[in-house]
Amino acid sequence: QQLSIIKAPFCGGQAKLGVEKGPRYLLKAGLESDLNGLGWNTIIESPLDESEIRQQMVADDPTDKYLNAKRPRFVGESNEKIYNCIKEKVLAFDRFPLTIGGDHSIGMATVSATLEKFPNAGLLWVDAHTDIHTIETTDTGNIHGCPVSFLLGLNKNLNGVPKSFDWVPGNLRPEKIAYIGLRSVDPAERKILRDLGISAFSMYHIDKFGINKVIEMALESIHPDTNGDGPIICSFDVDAIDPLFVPATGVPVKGGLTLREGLFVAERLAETGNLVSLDVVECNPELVTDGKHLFDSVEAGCAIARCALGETLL
Ligand code: DIR
Ligand code: MN
Ligand code: MN
Ligand code: MN
Repeated sequence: QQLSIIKAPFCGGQAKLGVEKGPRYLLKAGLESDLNGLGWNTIIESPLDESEIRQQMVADDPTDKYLNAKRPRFVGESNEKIYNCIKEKVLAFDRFPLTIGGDHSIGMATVSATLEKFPNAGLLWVDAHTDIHTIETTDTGNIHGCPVSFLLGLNKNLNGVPKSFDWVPGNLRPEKIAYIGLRSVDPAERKILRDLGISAFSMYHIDKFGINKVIEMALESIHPDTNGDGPIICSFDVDAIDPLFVPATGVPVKGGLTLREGLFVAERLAETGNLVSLDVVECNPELVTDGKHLFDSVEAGCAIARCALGETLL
């Protein structure tokens, strides 16, 4: 089995420096050799340079704004590089794309690229947040809260949207998305979810039905004609897991998945044999107050990837 680890050291989709270090820390923790141990042949791709990204973030170009949205050029242009890399260097060679972030704006690149190869794929967005603001509705202006709206093409009809997003196909149908782990949904996002009838399983549903049933319902909703059987793209924001287990992330929200529930999602996806792309994003090694926080957060990110890619307990 051939797999490419795409390093996506991007931080421009949100305000906190350090999330660009995520890929390097996950690799330093042994992610590549762990995957080799699971039988994957690996190549590492680096479409972005971590220190250049950090410099550009620090330099903070004040002209890079659209309405309230921050750094649309930086976000759009960086993501286009990730998108082209995954299409041309990974999927074109039938390699599995594992993209490690970086902030979640990169989901617009990874999912767009994979959908071109697997147009029927459903998207499982595992996150505390819905990340479905348009660049007009975002109140924080952080585009990591917007990638799903780009995938759906919701920004296409807006006037004066920066050309830096022209490459985004934006043709994902709302029926093909399911969320797991939600507990922070802004009012404008809730309206989009309702208007488009998007399947969303919050922490309430996980408590009510249990994580196994929730995954089953999510898969059935993205592949209704085949009882849940069909290609799956998973974009996993580590903040879906409770900050007790993953403290080193930019926008932690209490009341999340236990570490085991998070890893069960990953294990269950591996078990389907249908996973065609995985992102693990939003681990920020700078947001820690002690070494144990750092270790726990990085190890959780690695464990999500390992479990989704075949590691089992027995
Ligand atoms: C909030 C937080 N909804 C925003 N979003 C995310 O900034 O739009 N945090 N994605 O990780
Ligand atoms: Mn390890
Ligand atoms: Mn997210
Ligand atoms: Mn999130």
